[in-house]
Amino acid sequence: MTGNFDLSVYLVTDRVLSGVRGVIDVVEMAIAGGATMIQYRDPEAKTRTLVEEARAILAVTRPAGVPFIVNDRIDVALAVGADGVHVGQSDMRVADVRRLIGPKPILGLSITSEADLDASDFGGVDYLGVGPVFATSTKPDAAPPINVGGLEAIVARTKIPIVAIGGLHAGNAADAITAGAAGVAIVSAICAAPDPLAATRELVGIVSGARKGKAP
Ligand code: TZP
Ligand code: MG
Repeated sequence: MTGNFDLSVYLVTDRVLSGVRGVIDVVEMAIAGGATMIQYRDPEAKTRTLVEEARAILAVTRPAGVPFIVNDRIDVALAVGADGVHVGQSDMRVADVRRLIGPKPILGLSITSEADLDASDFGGVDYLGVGPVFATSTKPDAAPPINVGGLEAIVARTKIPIVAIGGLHAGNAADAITAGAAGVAIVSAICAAPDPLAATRELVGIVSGARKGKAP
């Protein structure tokens, strides 16, 4: 993997929810607010758009030292020199992803249940995205929510760092950290916020506060 990474407040982009501001502006605001990872996710976009936009986002994340991860599209990640790739259960298998990207880039894998823990090969995986924790309308084909109890159960069964995802916002992000997640992955609570910078800053404060509250 590429150096250390910090899952604390992990923005996952959404073109529609970013509205007229556009994804690149939202990424800039989130980074200014303290976002620690950026994932570019756009299952609908054409390949050329993906490459061009990914390159533009990387021009923002790289100088800021914030890792830039591409969802699913290994080819796009390789084309722009992204810091990593995130894949789901029906995407390319992680062993094949690792073969393509080499040893350094960050590799994330989504799991939606304890059953996925049993069924997956985690060789070469740097972190797990776990969820949806809560109901979300952002991903129409998302699995059923696992709730905080489901997140805790998965945390208890693996040493791989976990970023919680799905329905997370300022009102419940602390619960994910208390359950043992290393961070929260957020789409709508940043992309659709009236002020993405302020929304990110608030989440950063909540995550660090929840961690302190957890410390023995
Ligand atoms: N994967 C599982 S839930 C989800 C993704 C991409 C969407 C999360 O979006 P939101 O708006 O943070 O609930
Ligand atoms: Mg996917």
